Formats: sequence, structure tokens, C-alpha cells
Amino acid sequence: MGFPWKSSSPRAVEMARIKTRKLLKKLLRSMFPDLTRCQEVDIKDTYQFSSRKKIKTCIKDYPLQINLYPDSKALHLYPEPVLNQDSDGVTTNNYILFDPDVFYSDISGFYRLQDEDTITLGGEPEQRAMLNVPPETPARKLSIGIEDGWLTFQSPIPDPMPSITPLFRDKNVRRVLDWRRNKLSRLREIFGSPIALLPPDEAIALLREVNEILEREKYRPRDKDGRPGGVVALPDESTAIIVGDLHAKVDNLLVVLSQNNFLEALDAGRATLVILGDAVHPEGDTALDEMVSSMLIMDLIFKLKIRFPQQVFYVRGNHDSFAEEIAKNGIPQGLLWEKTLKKQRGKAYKKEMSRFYELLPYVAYSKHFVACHAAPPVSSTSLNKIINIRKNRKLYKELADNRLRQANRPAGYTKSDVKRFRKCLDLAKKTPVIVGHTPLSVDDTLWENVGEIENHYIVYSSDSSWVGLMAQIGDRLYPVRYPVESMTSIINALPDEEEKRSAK
Ligand SMILES: [Mn+2]
Repeated sequence: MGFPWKSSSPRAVEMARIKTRKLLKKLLRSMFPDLTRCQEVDIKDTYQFSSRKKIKTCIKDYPLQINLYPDSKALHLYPEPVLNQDSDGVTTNNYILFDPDVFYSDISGFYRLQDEDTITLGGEPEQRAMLNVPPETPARKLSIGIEDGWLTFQSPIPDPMPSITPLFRDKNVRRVLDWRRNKLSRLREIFGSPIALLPPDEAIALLREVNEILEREKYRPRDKDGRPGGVVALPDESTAIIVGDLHAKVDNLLVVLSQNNFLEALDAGRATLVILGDAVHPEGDTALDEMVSSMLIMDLIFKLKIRFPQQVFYVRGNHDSFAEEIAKNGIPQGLLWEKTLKKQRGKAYKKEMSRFYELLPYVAYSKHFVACHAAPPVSSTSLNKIINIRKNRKLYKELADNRLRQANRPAGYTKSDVKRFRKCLDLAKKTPVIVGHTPLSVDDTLWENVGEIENHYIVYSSDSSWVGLMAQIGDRLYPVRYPVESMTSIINALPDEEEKRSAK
């Protein structure tokens, strides 16, 4: 498959620029080793900065605690683990920086440092919101970077002195890994063990139950016929987690649920998960005619809906259909999907899936965001029109199947459509407008200020290496990425409760 819009995307240009800058940094260091040389320190005990001099330390498997000045808030810098089937995770060369006071207990922000990244702490308001750095912290208090496999630190403002302390105790070293592994049994509880396709009779019972929920759904203003309308109007106090097109990537959905405190916040009734449609039909590096993983991912989404009926919402995408025109590279995925469902689960199941599609909303919003599958409407619209979308084929196409305007796509949407979308829902000017549907390059999962339109995001959650989502932290939504892990096999390889008991 191709991405014809890749080369012209401003984000792709930006990514290329960052890559070039990183390469230049490497080149400069190799050409002028004396200029860029810094003192090597083996941090075995608390290290206090007494000058502006840059230090470097070997990347180790243990975490570090950072204090920006004596008795300031402690931040933690952890090697980012990736789960595998053994209880020891694989450690990447990435580090994550976070506030340990909220990281393990609430939906919270963090920074990831990868090769050639640098972060300078202190000052910025967004950083303060992410790391809860107190407002009195001076700007440019400490820089942390990764250079050629070394961790580097520099304190441009060393007075009062920042310090770094290694966290050697086993409990500390394994804390992020153990915290993530502990979530897996809860996932198994929700999705059943093993995570696998349901037998046809259970599958249809599950889907019927979901459709019954959708018929009576809360937060769905009714249309003129008294049926659930095209809009999910979420309560302002709910915290939003927004996932883009999953395209049958079961592991990506499971990664999302095992990260941050998303599942805990759902369990506590505090969060809402919005999936922006197109969870079916493989894309990219997978066989386009393989429909079994699409059946599995819908089973999992249905189980989530039953578990959190008022907190999980699936917004309709263009692939959520049996239409003939749903095709990729000449493979008629819509028709294949219909055929597979009939064959594997029977005509009644296929009919129930059609009913599900008919019952879906097209737009989800709260005071904090508005989201739909593909695009803000280009025709004049109103909340009332979107609620009554069921008989409005044109509006459905606009919301679920349009893209940004380009020379070869004159019917695409523009900045004024994004603005009008907010306005028709009575949302503030800077409210994030989030869509899926149109990845802007093959090497990312999230794009910000798309089409140079501020606070307009694309989130596409079916990449094989990274899964992106938008998460509400405080009052704002932020783009967040997580590495993809083989979650299905990891969860299915967990010892079950019986085995655990007998092992004791
Ligand atoms: Mn789509």
C-alpha cells in the first residue's frame, strides 16, 4: 500500500529535520571530540552538581532519582522496559522520566528519551503540568540527554545544586516492570483465558448484549425517531483516552490497556475510552485478506463495552461496513468481512453486526475535545444534523471518509471546517479536534497541528512498532506513544491461578 500524502506532509518534513539534526550532532561530536568531551562519572552514590560542566554516565539497568535542588520534588528516570514472556522485561535504550507520586496511581504524563534526545528541566508550563515541577523551579535547571549510548547531564543553573541518586534496591529497579506485569491478570480477567476467538454461540450472545446497550445508551441524545443519535456527548468530568484506527492489531489495543493507569481509571469510573472506528481489516505489513484478527479484536472491544457500558465508545469509521467499496489494493475487504462472518459465525451474526454498525455514533465530544473517524464536516452542519445523521448519507461520508484538502482532493476539509466543527458544538477555540483515518507517514502514529491547523491531531493506532493515543492529563489532551509488545502471547503464557497455587 502507498501513502501518497507522505512526501508533502509538513510532519514528515519535521521528522526528517529532527533526524538530520540528530545526525549532525553525532557528526560534530566525532569531528571535534575535544570540544564536546565531558567528564565520565560512575554514579554509585548521590552525585551533586557543583558546576555547569556536562557529565556523562554509562546507561545502566537501574533507575535514577533526580532532585532539581535540595529537597525539591523527586523525579524518576527509568530504563523503559518492554514486556516479554519471561518475567524479566527486555530493557530498551530508552529512558522514561516521570513524577513517581502520580505515575503509579493516576493517568499521568511522562517524557521518553531516545537516542540523541535532550530534555531541559524547569520553566516550561507544559513540562510543569506533565512532571508536576513546582512553579518556583528556575528555568534550565538541568538537561538530560542520550548521546552515543551514554546518559548525559548538565546543569546550566547549578545553584542551588541539583542531584542524581541511583535507585539500587531490587524493588525500585523492577518497579515499572512489576507494575506493568501486575496489570496483565486484570486484562485476562476481562478478556478471558486464553485470549482467542469466541465460539459462534457466545459471539452472537455478546454482540446482542452490546446492541441492547447501544439502543439504550446514555450520553446519546436521541434522533427524531427516538433512536440513539450520531453523537456521544460525554460529561465534562470524565477523563478522555482516544485511540485511532486499530486495523485488527489486537496487541495494540492490549498495549494501550496495560499502560499508564488507563485501565485503573476505567475501573474507577473516572475515564472514558473512545475508539475512533476502523478496528477491523488489516493494513500495512499484514495480509489484507486475513479477517480472523478482525473478528477477535471486535470480540475484545465488545467485552470492553459490556464491562464499561457508559465508558467505552466505538465511533463509526468507513471500514465499519460491509460495503463493496471498502477495498484496499484490489482486495474487497468489506465483502470479505461479510463473507467471513457468515461462514464462521452464521447469517444471524452478520445481521447483528449490521445492526451494530447502524447503532454507532459518528462524533464523540466533551468540553475537552471533539473526535470523529476521518474529518470535520465540510458542509454546513449543526449538532442537530449530526444527531440525525442516520438518514444523511452525505454527512456520514464527510465524517467517516474525507481527508485534508490537497490539490488532488479539492473536496477535502480545511482550517475553516475545523473551526466550524468546534463552533457547532459550542466548544472553545483551542479545543483539540482529533481524527484517525489518514496516517501522514509510515513511521509514526500521531501527528500534531496537522495541515498547520493548531490543535488538530491525527491519531492512527495500528503501527507495528508504536501505538499512539490521545490522553487527557488534567484539563488537556496530549499525544502519547507506547512501544508495541506481543501482548496476546504474553498474557496467554501467564500461569493460571490453579498453577500458581500448586506451585506454592
Ligand atoms: Mn478509515
